[in-house]
Amino acid sequence: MKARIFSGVQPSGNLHIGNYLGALKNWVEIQGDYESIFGIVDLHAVTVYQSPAELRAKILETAALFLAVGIDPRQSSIVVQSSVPEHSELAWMLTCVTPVGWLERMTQYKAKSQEQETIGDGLLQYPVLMAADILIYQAAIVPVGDDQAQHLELTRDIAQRFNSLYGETFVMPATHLPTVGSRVMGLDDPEKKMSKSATGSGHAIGLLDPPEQIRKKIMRATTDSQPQVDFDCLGAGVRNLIDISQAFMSWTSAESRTEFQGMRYGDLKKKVAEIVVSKVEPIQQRYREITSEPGYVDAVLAQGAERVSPIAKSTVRLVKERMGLYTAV
Ligand code: AQP
Repeated sequence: MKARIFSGVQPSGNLHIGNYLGALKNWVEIQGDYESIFGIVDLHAVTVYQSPAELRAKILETAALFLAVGIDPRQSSIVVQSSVPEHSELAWMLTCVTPVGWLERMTQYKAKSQEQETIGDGLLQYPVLMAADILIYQAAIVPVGDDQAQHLELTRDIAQRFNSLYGETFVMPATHLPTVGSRVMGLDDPEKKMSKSATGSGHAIGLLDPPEQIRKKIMRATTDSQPQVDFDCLGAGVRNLIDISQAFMSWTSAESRTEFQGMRYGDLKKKVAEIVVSKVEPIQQRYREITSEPGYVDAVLAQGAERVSPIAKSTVRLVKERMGLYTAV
């Protein structure tokens, strides 16, 4: 039997090349080796306010993009988190074994809560719901970007605590990071992670950005005062552009060095823009085909929910039994 993997994306904005290189590309590469479940984690998205109409549209857009990048619904299940209510049920049970101090230490909570006027409880509970998403499927591997590594550690802590209180219940999930592209930085500020919620127009490259816009964003990317690429002292902006190309092309570090060493920054940016456009355009073409087929995406999501629901139900039943909660005969 194949081991199971789970990973998810919030439908909270425009998916960008950071989401692709940190997570989705990796999913496509390993989906055949595992029993794969990929989530559109809408309950996570509402930990900060989302316009309901936009959220509804983004859920379908995200699902179509999963398919467009190469997730194969015949071998992988694509599921909307809120369509499997056991995620929320398990999250409550895990909340009850999670010390508040563990959650308050999360760097993403600290950063996001600073941006809000009032901090919703959901923002603090976010990593417990993420633990539930993973543990409910007894996932052995979780392929994510580097920013989620701390939440994965917490997931293991929660699972261990539950197992030690109530007996062996959960599989311990391992973090799976890509070798390059695990933290793509903003083009306007290479000290900040590329993020959907950042507002600057030159910050992120959306997977659905028109090619001309992608070229413009890359040509305007922040670099430094050196004239050309020197691998012995790479500034953060130049390193980011090189990492993006290396990750897209699946080059080794040596291949990347051969390609870019000594290149003037203007030429570097042109080359990077061509690489990104050449990889993103076929995704956009498939996206257009997928979304022109009425009902197709909804059918994939219904099939995904139907496939994974028995696993989620069986885990919740086991957890209830372990905790002494009532389970109907
Ligand atoms: N900049 C990034 N580089 C590499 N990987 C990244 N991921 C996110 N940003 C980068 C990975 O993408 C997956 C889905 O992310 P998410 O939607 O769950 O939320 P996030 O990590 O909070 O992503 P964003 O884009 O920054 O969204 P907002 O602004 O809504 O919070 C994860 O595997 C993540 O590691």
